[in-house]
Formats: sequence, structure tokens, C-alpha cells
Amino acid sequence: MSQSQQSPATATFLGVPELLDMVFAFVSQDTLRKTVILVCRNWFFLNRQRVSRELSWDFKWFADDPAKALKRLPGAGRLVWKCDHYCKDAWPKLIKSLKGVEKRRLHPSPKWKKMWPHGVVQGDDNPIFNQANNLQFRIFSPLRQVELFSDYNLSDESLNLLAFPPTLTTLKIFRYSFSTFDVGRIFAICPYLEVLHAGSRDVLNLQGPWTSQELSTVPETLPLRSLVLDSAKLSQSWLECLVSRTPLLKELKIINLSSPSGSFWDWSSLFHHLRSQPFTLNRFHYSVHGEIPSEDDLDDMLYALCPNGSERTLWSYNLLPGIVRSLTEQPSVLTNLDILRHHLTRCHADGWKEGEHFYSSTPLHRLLCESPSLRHLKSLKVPYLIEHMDIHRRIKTAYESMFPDPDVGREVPTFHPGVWVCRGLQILRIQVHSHGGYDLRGVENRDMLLGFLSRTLFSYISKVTPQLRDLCIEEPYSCSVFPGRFSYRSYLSEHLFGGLPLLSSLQYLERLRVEFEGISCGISQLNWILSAGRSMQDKNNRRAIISKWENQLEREGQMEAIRLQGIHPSPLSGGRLHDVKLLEDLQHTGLLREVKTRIEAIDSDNSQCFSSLLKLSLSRELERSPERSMDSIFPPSPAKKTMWSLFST
Ligand SMILES: *[C@@H]1O[C@H](CO)[C@@H](O)[C@H](O)[C@H]1NC(C)=O
Ligand SMILES: *[C@@H]1O[C@H](CO)[C@@H](O)[C@H](O)[C@H]1NC(C)=O
Ligand SMILES: CC(=O)N[C@H]1CO[C@H](CO)[C@@H](O)[C@@H]1O
Repeated sequence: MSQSQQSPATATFLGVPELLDMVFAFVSQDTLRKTVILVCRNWFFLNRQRVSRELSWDFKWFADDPAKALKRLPGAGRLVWKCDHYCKDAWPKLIKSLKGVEKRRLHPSPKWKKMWPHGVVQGDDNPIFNQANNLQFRIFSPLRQVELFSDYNLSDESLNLLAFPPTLTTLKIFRYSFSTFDVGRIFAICPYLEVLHAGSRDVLNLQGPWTSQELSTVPETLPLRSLVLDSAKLSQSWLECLVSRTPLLKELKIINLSSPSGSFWDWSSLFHHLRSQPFTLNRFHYSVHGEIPSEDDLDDMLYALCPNGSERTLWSYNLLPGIVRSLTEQPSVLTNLDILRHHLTRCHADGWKEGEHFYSSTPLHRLLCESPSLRHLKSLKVPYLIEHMDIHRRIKTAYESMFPDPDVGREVPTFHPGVWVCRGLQILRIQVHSHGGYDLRGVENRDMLLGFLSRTLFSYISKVTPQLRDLCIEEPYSCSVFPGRFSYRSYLSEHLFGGLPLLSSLQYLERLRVEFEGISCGISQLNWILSAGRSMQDKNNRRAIISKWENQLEREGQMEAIRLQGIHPSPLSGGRLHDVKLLEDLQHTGLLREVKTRIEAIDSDNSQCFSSLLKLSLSRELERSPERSMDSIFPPSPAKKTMWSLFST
């Protein structure tokens, strides 16, 4: 903007750094990073302390060399590192880089002191950072957040020697394997730690009481606000000792606990201990591995410590009638509901099986559709059956047309699909199941049936929860409703007929993650997500694909006729049935026709498609910018497809 174009009012306003500073305080990180700091030198310097850079790396990004990525570690405010298979070489590099950052913090070169006079100095001797003019325009902040996902290849020994800087405020560690974690050391070296989440898919053995460090090196009071331990093995006395040093604690979740041999957990004494502490918890969860508490105890665990809490975490098998009632009747507004589910739970008819204990998915479904207290839900994490979303029973009709004779000896449940009441939902993390099925192995029209499931899900979410900011859809590792048969789950299709384009009407969506099993389609079936993927060539490719749907659309029409002849066996579930507009929107849910219309709209010249999307992941990898995410699925040049691609699919 040139000087002469500015009106006097804006010119003065833009010239007052204090005012600008106040304005920038309300601007989101992303806008600051992507727009504001690029405007001019002044705006850059005004915001340099405010924006923070993130470094993320996933072993699946085989085209991105970890060593090269780590050159950006000095000065990054947040590090997210994910390594499971084939990471033998990546961990040592990270370990070394963290050490390097810490060393430079302690012994900064004079140049760095000049660059970063107030904050914690972090430098790098590598040539990229040595170009002084570059340096000045880099965003540097102390490392405050670290998230690590790891398997065996990070040994316990290395894990417990990682050089975390004292500036750390958030540490999240999730391991896929058995691990022993020295928590006492973390508190000793990171005195500003506010958030600690640690978990394992197996067991996370927390050394206690104060581990390798002397108790005296751990501060008397810790600024910890959030402590989440998942599948940890620890003793009650250790935890009690810890929380008596955390007067600011707001969130305490101890999920699937186990105790070291010779000790056990006792709910009522823990309860009294927590009750006697100065803090008031907003979020609380407590569950012990292998114990199913009585309904009274459960009620206590849910409400006694934070009666007015707006956030609840519980296991899906804990949704007993009394608990469902209490969730419905609780006086406070429920904003976050987190339903936990074991990653290896077995599937059956309309629910799941935990050990010898069967439970149904229906109480949760009814809660979501009928409970007025869930109307204000902002965040929901659930396992859920797509059949509950089949409001026009198109999936059911399709199954029945394909399998006229019911499977002998198999229970086929009756579902009561319905519409959720939580229409203002902003965060949804859903693990989708389909249990109404038949054995689809070798069935000729398998794709057609799976298309119905996939489209029903995407259509339902896009219509029922239009306010979503953050959506993550995952599938269980395995899910078979046939006794004795192991089957990999996969109901979702990334092909156009799977209906992913329906999600593009979510105009506020910033993060999208769909864990497709593998991507086998061509690029034009997915790159409509990016504006660069709407070239003439891509549009033509899509048009060609849609033109082959002719027969299927015709079959669909016939099936609709059959469906409309049938009398609905049971009514829809839910309190949303008076919402005529919504029901109208949902009219074509599951139909290929709806997808066709949507794709045509996306490819028309002035369509809005994912206008707010910042992060994307369509395979099981960390989210990154939509462009880079697409590049990692479809590497731009064939040369980049290395040996790794053989392993990663
Ligand atoms: C919870 O809410 C009820 C009624 O709204 C109120 O009487 C009570 O004091 C609150 N309890 C706490 C711990 O805030
Ligand atoms: C719970 O912890 C046990 C070990 O104590 C572990 O085997 C199991 O996988 C954990 N369950 C979940 C759901 O994480
Ligand atoms: C040290 C260690 O556990 N290395 C493992 C790293 O991961 C590969 C692939 O999964 C294993 O083969 C190694 O044993």
C-alpha cells in the first residue's frame, strides 16, 4: 500500500506501534505467520516474539531427510517427531540435535547474543543460519513444546537421556511399545513444565518415586496444569506425592492404570487425597486396567471431584443406563466428551466386546441424538457405527439386495439411525465402524457397498456438524463381526465415489485428517482439495470418471425405488426431527448422485472448497500443509519415490 493511498486515519493508526501491537494480539498464529509478518519489516519485528515456528517430521515422509529437517530445530518453538518403523537412523539424529540446541543455549556465540538479547539464545553453526541478513529475518523462539511418537527404536536409555531444554512448557510422549520413563528427571530439568502427557499402547512404566534424580532436585512446587497418563504403571503413593506439589493442577487423567507388583490402587483413598489438595480440577479421569467399577463408584469418579465440569472422559463400556441418565441430567453445560476405546477391542453385532463383557453402541448413539445437555458440545471423540448415520436406510437396503438370505447363525441388529443434537461441534475425532455387514470377501459388488458406507459418513458429517474446525476420521485396526475370522477394517474409500468431496462444504474446517488404508487412486481423484488441482486437465479427468458412473447411478435409482416401497421398520432416533431444513439437506445422504453434484460444483468456476483448510493428512501420517500433504501422497517427480515407498504402503 503506498503512502498516498492511505486515508489519514489508517495512516496514523498504522504508525502507532502500541496500537498495532494490541491489534496483533488478537490475530491467530496462522494469520500472523502467513500474512502479517510478511507485510513489512516493522510488522515482522513487532510480531517476531509472538509467532512461533513448528518443526514436524514423520518417518513416512520418506522424501524428507530427517537430518535436513533438523537444521530447522534451532529457534523452533514446537517440535513434533514421529518415528515408528525404519527409524534406526532418525532417532540418533534427533538426540544429537536436541543436545546441540541445549549446548548453544548454554554457550551462545556473541553474534547470537546480539540477535537475541532478551530471550533464551539458540543458535546454529550451520551455514544456512550463518548468513547474517537471513538470520535477522528468522523466527526464533525457545523450544516450548515437544511431542514425540516412538516405538522400540528409541531405547529407554535414549529416551531418558533426551536433552529437553528448561524452557519446555509442554511435553507429550506416546510410545507404541513397552517403555520405562523417568518422569522425575523431566520435572527436574524442565521447571516450567505445565503440560505432561505420557502414554503407551502397551505399558508405560513410570519409575518412582523420584527415580534417578534425587528428590531434592525436583522443585517443591511444580507449575504443572495438566497431567495425562495413559496405560501407565505407577504406584498410588507416587502419584499422591506428585500432586501434592502441583497446586495449579486443572486436568488429571489417569487412564488404564496398573500398579507395580505388591501394590494396588484404592479409589476412595485417592479421592480423599485429591479432595484435600488446594487445586480444583476441571477435567478428571481415573480407570484401572481390568477393573470394571460399580455404577456408584463410576458415578463418583465422574462427578465427585468436578461436579460442574464441562468436560468428561469415559470408556465406551462405562455408558451404563445410570451414567447415560446422569450425563443427560447434569446441570452444567457439557462442552467436551471423550469416549475412550481400546485399540484391540473386539467387535460384535451392534457393539463391542471387552474381555467377556459385551456392550452396545446404542446408549452413546441415543445420548448424541436425544440428550439436550449435549447440544452445546464443542469437542467429541468417539467410536461410532456408520449404521447409526444411515438415516434413509440406504446401506441396509443395499446389503439386503445383495444378501437376500440372512447369514445363518449371525445376529443382525436393528439400528435406529438418528441426527446428533450437537450441531455446533467444532472438533470431531471419530473412529468409524460398520457392524451391520455381511462377509464381503470375494463379493463382486463390494466396492458399491463400501461406497454407500463411505458416502453416508462424509455426507452426514458435512450436513449435521457444519461448524467443524478440526476433523479426524480413523478406522479400527481390525474389526470382524464374524467369530473366528480376522478381518482388516476398511470402509472408507479415497476414490471419488467414496464421497470425500462432500466434506468440502465444511467452510470453517482448518484441519482434516482421514486415515485411509492406502491410496490407490490417481491424483485427480484427490487434488480437487487444492486450487492448483482444479486445472482444466484435472477437471477433465474427473469428468471422465463421473461419466463411467452411468450404470451405477441407474442401479442406485432402482434401489431407491425398492427402498421407498419398503415400510420403515422403526422411527428415526432424535430430537432434531422437527428441523425440516436439516432433514432436507440430508435427503441424498449415501447416494452417488449427491457426490456427482458436489464434484461438479467444486469444478465449476467460482466454487468455494475448503477455504479455511490449513492442515491435511489423508494417510496415517502427521498433518502438514495441504500442498505438501498432496506431494507426499503423489511425489511430484518419480525420482523421489525411493525404496521407502515399498515399505510404507
Ligand atoms: C456447581 O453448580 C451448582 C449449581 O449451579 C452450585 O450450587 C455449586 O456451588 C457448584 N459447585 C462448584 C464446586 O462449583
Ligand atoms: C491397558 O494396560 C494394559 C497393561 O496394563 C495393556 O496391556 C492394555 O493394552 C492397555 N489397554 C489400553 C486400552 O490401552
Ligand atoms: C534397536 C531396535 O529396536 N531396532 C529396531 C528398529 O526397527 C526395525 C524395524 O521395525 C527393527 O527391525 C529393529 O530391530
